[in-house]
Amino acid sequence: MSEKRIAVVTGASSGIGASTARALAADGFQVFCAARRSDRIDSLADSIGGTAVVCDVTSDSSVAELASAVGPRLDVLVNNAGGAFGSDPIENASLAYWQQMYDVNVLGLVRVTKALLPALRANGTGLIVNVGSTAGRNAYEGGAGYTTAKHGTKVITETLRLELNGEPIRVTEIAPGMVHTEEFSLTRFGGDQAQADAVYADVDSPLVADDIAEAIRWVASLPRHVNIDEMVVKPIAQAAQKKLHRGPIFS
Ligand code: 8X3
Repeated sequence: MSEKRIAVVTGASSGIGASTARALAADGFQVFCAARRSDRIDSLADSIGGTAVVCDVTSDSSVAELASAVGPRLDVLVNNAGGAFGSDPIENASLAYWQQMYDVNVLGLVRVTKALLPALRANGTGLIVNVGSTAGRNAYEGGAGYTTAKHGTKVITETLRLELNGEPIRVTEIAPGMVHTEEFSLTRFGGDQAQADAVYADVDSPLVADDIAEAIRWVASLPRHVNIDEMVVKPIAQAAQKKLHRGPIFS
């Protein structure tokens, strides 16, 4: 009997990360669910037969513990941990928020990738999926801390693909547009539920976390020679970053 393929998903405690862990487990992967909140990843891991690993991607020692929990081989790494904090224009920017966004979306991704690349390499074939954003392709008012960080995610993905060329490791960026998750906008607006709800108001069917998880699952299911460089996924109501139709689309 062949061994199960192994996947690591960071930021697995909610939203896209939790959905991706479920989708990969349903496809037969042994999934390491990595995130800071142990109660959430414990119950997720229990429900999918996976392994919970408490991990803060901004900490060297925590990421080293993740690598040691994963062990010598790894098939798929999903760098999903990330987030937006604040929505102020640059002239009022909170540098603490900017630092936080750079730490998690950029340095965290690099830290985890460095730590797990040896296991992907040792496996013989590997896949790295970085969860970026349409914010990594556009600028918008009040978004510069996040758009800067997500442009970083995009460029890291492109650079990794160049640097790993010739090795059997695929590198993909999934760039979602508007995804309605329980936490993304709530976190960005410091827990202000009304502000968070306004983001999605009257948008007919924003994406949900499962839509992005399905894209990641599909990328991971492809033959080992097929590299999806990048995939931009938006709801039908979002023609461009800030070109959103608010009102019914589906009758
Ligand atoms: C897209 C999030 O707020 O930049 O992932 O549109 S946002």
